[in-house]
Amino acid sequence: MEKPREWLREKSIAKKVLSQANVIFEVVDARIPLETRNKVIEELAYNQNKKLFVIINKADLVPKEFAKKAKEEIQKEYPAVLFSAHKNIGKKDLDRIIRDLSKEGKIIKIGVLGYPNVGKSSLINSLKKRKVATTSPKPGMTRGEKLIKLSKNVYLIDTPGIITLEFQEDLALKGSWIPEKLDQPVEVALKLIQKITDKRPEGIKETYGVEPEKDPLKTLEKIAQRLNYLTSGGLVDIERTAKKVLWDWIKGKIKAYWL
Ligand SMILES: Nc1nc2c(ncn2[C@@H]2O[C@H](COP(=O)(O)OP(=O)(O)OP(=O)(O)O)[C@@H](O)[C@H]2O)c(=O)[nH]1
Ligand SMILES: [Mg+2]
Repeated sequence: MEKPREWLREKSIAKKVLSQANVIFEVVDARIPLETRNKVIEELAYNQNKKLFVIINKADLVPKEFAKKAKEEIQKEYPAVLFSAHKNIGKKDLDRIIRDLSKEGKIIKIGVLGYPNVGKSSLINSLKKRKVATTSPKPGMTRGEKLIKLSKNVYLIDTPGIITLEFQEDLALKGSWIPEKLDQPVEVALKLIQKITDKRPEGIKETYGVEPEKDPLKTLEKIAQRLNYLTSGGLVDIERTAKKVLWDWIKGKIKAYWL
């Protein structure tokens, strides 16, 4: 497969930020904590001998038990922290880590890296206790990198989401790709529905008030009917419904999670 230009640009940003930073915070989405671990970032950190912490953000979207399991799993390889940029989860732990890192008084630059939309900019705002970085449910919000001063000798570097050499649809399943930019939104939504049906079918029921079917297309049709998404001919509008489901997933409205 030919390397997309976009990807090469992102990788060069990751490389640059990694070489500037002394420490890396790799941000992952607590709902899919293993799938949002980013190989490119971990490899670059390893090659450049930078200390890496995994910040499991959006912990407010998963049950405590699940979050604990995710943390244990990741801690087999990296120190990990459960965090929420929206609720009060993990603030103290992260503050303590930053304090320890900055103890020697040297300038510390923390590169905040991860897939698009995992909450890198939100995490920075939460640590800074005010809005210094732009956030959005739309993946790909942050464009260039941005240095933010946190305290006397600690800086955070906000970065655009780093995508690896993956298919659009895999990125979309991670919540890292805008549904409107997909060639086949229906295919991707079906995959997502299948996954949720396997892992936590209640998520469909709770969000849309319909029982999931074995065949994800039937489930999608039921959701379309429930939402009353119809075409002018009175048929269910599958494409519109597919995009809506993908957006709901991106926005954390569907309660489902897996390792
Ligand atoms: N529920 C919940 N939502 C969060 C949390 N952190 C971020 N979000 C939401 O996730 C979306 C993405 O947040 P951003 O901070 O813009 O994510 P980002 O990683 O900087 O995204 P890019 O700049 O596009 O790479 C926004 O809608 C945030 O409100 C969290 O801890 N919990
Ligand atoms: Mg951002």
